[in-house]
Amino acid sequence: MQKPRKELPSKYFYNERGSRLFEQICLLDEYYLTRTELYIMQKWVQEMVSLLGPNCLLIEYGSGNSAKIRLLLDTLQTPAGYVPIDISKEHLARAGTALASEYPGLEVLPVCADYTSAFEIPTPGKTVARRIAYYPGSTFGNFNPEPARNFLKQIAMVCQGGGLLIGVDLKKDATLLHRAYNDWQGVTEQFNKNLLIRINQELGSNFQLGQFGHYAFYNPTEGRVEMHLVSLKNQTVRIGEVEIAFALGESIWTESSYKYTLEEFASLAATAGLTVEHVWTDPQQFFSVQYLAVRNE
Ligand code: AVJ
Repeated sequence: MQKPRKELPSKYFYNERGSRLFEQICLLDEYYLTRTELYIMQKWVQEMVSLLGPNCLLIEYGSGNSAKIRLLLDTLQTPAGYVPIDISKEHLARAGTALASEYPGLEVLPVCADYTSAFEIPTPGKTVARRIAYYPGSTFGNFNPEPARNFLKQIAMVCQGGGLLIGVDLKKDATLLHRAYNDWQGVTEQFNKNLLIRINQELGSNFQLGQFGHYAFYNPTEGRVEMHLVSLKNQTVRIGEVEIAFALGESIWTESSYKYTLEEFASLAATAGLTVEHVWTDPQQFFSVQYLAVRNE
C-alpha cells in the first residue's frame, strides 16, 4: 500500500516565534527577495502611485505589521482609506493604532480574516474612485497553480474597475534560489523546524528536532522551491493518541515557493481576468513588482 504524502500548510509557520524568524530571514544576505522588492518600490513609487490614481481604497492582503504600506501612504495624495487584512488580531490592532496616529486624515478599516476565504470589504466615509489590492513580498508564491488562479479571480471580483499591485519573485539561477532557502546561519532551518516545536507545544506531540533535517531545493519541472523536513531515521512520533511512522528519508512537505517568468505570470493573470499594465524590476531581474488592471464587468 502506498503511504499518503505528509504535508503541512505553510501558513502555520507564522506564530509569534515563526514571524520573528521570518523577519530575520528578510535581513539575510542570501535572501534577496525583501531588499530587492524594497529597492524597486523606493525607486518607482511615484510612477506606481500615478497608476493607482487619486482616491483609491488600498486593500492589503496579509498586512502583518503594515511596514510596507507606509511608502505608498506617504506618496499617495488622497487615499480614500486603508484596509489591512490579517489573520492575527494582535498584529491588526497594533498596526492600526500606530497608523491612525501617524496618518491623522487616513481612515483605517482593519479586517481580521483568513483572506483565502470569503470576507466583506468595509466602506469608508470618503468616496472611493477604485479599489486597489496590495499583495507584496511574493507571498503569492505559496499558492499552488489552482489556488493561485482562484486567488486572482477573487481579486478580480473584489477590485472591479481597479487593480492589483503585487510582488512576484522571478525564475533565476537555481544556485541563487538554493542559497536563499539554505542560509549559512541556519535561520531558515530554524524557521522550518519551528513548525515541529509549534506542534509539540500546541498538540502535545513528541517530535525530536534533532531527528529531522531541513531540506530545501528548487524543483525546475514545477518551477518552485520546496521546503521539507526529512526524517533522519526510522521513527515513530506520537501526536496525542495517534502514532505516526516515519521511514528514514521520508519527508513532511512544509512549503512551496513558486517562481515565475514575466510571461508565465502574465498568462496566469490573464486567465483570471487581470491585465498586466506595468512591470518594475531590479537590474538583475531577480524580483518584480507589477500593476495589473481589473476590467469593469
Ligand atoms: C513569505 C512566502 C514569501 O517563500 O520566500 C522564506 C517564506 N520560506 N524562507 C518565501 C519563506 C523560507 C517566503 N514567503
